[in-house]
Amino acid sequence: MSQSNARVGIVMGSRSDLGIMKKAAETLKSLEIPCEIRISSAHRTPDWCAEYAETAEERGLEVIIAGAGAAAALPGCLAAKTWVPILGVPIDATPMGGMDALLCMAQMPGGVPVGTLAVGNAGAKNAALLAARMIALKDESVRARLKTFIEKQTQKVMDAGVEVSLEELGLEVFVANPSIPILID
Ligand code: RP5
Repeated sequence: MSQSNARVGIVMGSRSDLGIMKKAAETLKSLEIPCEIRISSAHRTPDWCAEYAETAEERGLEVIIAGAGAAAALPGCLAAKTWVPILGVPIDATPMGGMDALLCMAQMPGGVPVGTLAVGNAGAKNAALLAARMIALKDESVRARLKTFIEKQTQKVMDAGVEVSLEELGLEVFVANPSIPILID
């Protein structure tokens, strides 16, 4: 997916990252923020990767979300080639469970920042929400949609109720915490 009016670029190191990174695209879509998606690897296509970052500003990108697994150099390589903010999403792609990618992104040397999110789905979703918050600083319509998203999210939790049944809770937990409200059938 690529749009000339894209405000956010979503880049990932491999097609195998798409299952996670599509959460970022879905979240941006729900907030009506146009994005473009590119598969480009810091290790396998280094020149193409650098070119993407170097042309980001002139193409109108305001934030870049970069997802990668393993020795995840992608967000750092992009950050080295553009001032446009880079948000990194570590992907669980190896037997190390994403810890490898998380440390690669979080442990950037001083001077080349990468805003690193959580490993996996939550990270992809939050990268999009953080990009939206950045854009919302100067875009009232995005700000309004973001506020509506937050309100709906809060209401959804409240609608689900705070009470649990004694069966769900377990008698031992209730005895230890008698102030917990429970549903009595
Ligand atoms: C990274 O290596 C990619 O971002 C991916 O998470 C991981 C594995 O890539 P594939 O071997 O599945 O293409 O560069």
